[in-house]
Amino acid sequence: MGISPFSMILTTVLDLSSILSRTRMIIWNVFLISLQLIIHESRSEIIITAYDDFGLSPIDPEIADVIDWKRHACRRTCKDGAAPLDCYYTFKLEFYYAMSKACYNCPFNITDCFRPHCIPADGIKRSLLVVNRQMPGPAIEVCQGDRIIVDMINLLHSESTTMHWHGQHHLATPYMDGVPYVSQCPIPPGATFRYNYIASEAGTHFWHSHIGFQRGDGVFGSLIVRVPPKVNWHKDLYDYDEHILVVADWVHELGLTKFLAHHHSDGHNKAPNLLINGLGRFIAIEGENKTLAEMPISTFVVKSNFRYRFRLINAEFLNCPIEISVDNHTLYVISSDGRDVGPIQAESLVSYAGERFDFIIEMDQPVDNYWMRFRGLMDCDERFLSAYQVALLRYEGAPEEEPAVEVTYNRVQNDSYGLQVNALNKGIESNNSISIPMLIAMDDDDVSNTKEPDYQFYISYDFYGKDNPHFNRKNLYGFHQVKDIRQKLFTPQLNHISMKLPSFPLMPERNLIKPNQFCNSSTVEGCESDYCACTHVLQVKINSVVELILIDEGVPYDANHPFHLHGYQFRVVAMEKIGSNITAAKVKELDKQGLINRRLTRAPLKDTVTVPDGGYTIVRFHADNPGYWLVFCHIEFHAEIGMALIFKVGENEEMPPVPRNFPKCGDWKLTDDQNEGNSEITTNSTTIDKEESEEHNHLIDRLDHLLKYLEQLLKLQMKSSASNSSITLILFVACILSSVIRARSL
Ligand SMILES: [Cu+2]
Repeated sequence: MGISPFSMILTTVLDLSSILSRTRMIIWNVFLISLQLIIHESRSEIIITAYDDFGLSPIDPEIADVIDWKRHACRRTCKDGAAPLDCYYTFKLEFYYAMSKACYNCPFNITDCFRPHCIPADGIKRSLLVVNRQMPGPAIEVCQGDRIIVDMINLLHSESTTMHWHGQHHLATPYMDGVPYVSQCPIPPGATFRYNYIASEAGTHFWHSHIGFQRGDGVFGSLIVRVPPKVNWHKDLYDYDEHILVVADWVHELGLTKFLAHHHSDGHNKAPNLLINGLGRFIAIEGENKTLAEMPISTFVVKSNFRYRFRLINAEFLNCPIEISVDNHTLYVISSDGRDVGPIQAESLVSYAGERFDFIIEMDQPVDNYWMRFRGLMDCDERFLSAYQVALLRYEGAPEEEPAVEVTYNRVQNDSYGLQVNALNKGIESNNSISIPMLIAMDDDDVSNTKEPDYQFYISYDFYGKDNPHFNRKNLYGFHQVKDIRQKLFTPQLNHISMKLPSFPLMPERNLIKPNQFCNSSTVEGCESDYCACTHVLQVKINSVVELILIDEGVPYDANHPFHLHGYQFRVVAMEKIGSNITAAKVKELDKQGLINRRLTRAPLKDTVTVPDGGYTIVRFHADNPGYWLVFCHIEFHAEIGMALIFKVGENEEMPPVPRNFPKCGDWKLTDDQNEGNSEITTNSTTIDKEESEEHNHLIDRLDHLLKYLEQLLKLQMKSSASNSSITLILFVACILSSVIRARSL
């Protein structure tokens, strides 16, 4: 049967229309799948992708204070299995000024407050110190395993500096820890020091100056180390991770000026204000014709019905714990000091200087503006200057205005949202708060909490009424001589010892340490009544488990000290307030009677922890990172007058070698033989010979250290069942080194 032309045309048309409809279907499906992928990506995307390759090679100092550091290529979404990057930063440290001419008509023209180089702070003019003319300084945001390389350029007129990477452990690079006279020499004015280390510790951290009062003057910034989804415990609990809150207590003069007035005269050590990401209000600013304007505050814009991770960093320098709450919202605390904990619902949260907390807020309230409240406790409370601050939580679509709810220092706690986490001067004895040992670590147990400790150190402290020769000179204006209580300076000391740092850095110049250079409570006498200062060092064997029992004797004031340990994270196994007058002996007795309850299973990991006044906090760590590591009160005014001690972990030979030509410093005196008139000429060649031979010996010494270190590394690798090829490589390097040493010793 023949096919009519009409039916042929019809069939073709039908075929065509079916092809077209199928194509449409395919296009539509592809479109839908792409849309789903885009939506999925944007919801699961932790943050951003790099704009370009900016920051993957050294950055010209000329542009360091004019570029947008948020564009850094290392600020990216961390992907499973992706290769780490080398992340470069250039930090120029300068003396500078708040509300400088760079601020033009701020705050009368609010956009002027956000001009480059304008540091608005709280609108009060003052001298300060900043990195790249920003406060906080540039954020370092990387993925775990990246290498962070920071050129620290000291452009101060007369002060030295060092930079500490608070929360990073520097395994194998302890000389990058940034502690003056412990891990390095201070960087002198005019000099550049290149920090170079692996971002090994994930989480919310920060960088800050570790000298004098520079942190309090503005030298701090966030250091965020993100992880790929596979190792992110809490990735399903939030949609966005883009908000960082850096909290600082703020005074209106240089920290040094405040310190001197407090320690030598009747000046106080209280902060009148707080800043959130460098912004805050204090008093309305008066302009021409008596017009008044408010300073800008930090604003966090969020999308309704999404969950946001906030990263809180406490960069404070005085004794000003901060209580954080958000009107009408609950906080879900998920992490502290970079280590995740089981989510805890909280009405509010208290953080102490040096601590970090990550919390999630679900944006489940009507589209509007809400206050985020920051309230200073202790030396910032209503007995003194009632320091407080707010930031704004703005839902997208809300009007650009502030909530009508009044802002004052006082705040009523709303327990229907949960309890307060980390409350001031409370431990596990408290029923109406959640103290740190009650948090549950997401990390598995390890030897630090499963093994009996090899060492137990009791460290008790308080403020003592002693003649500290720095501030109350005996027989002239001694502690008991001066009448005004404001002139009597109480000295905070650990085991009745004030830390006196050497004139050279212990870690890189450990060959200079003299046999009796260190002290501890067993080597000193009479320090309970007299003022004692020496290089307070506690020595432990490598790979041992150390328990620290921190005891606040609780006599004068209700002060509260946050302790920070470098090089490690510890397990917080106990925290309790007992009374207003306790001693190490009493705590030992309680322990003997079994009255101290250590919560060992899944105890939270932290690096900064508070101790209730008249109470104790017990922490444990596995000393597997050889080096000299500081443990101290993170209140600058306390640390700077010696409320610190050092852990020496391992023997000097077990510590990693320092790079060649690492900067040196120390005492120098003209010796008698150098003093003789023409000795320089006559002894010139001998001096050179001597120098050469010293150099030679030094080199052999270093190689020897390196060899021992490699041996150690080899042992560790064998234990951790490393691949054969890496063991072979280490053996090969070790063989070459030992041959070199033999050859050079001949
Ligand atoms: Cu302190």
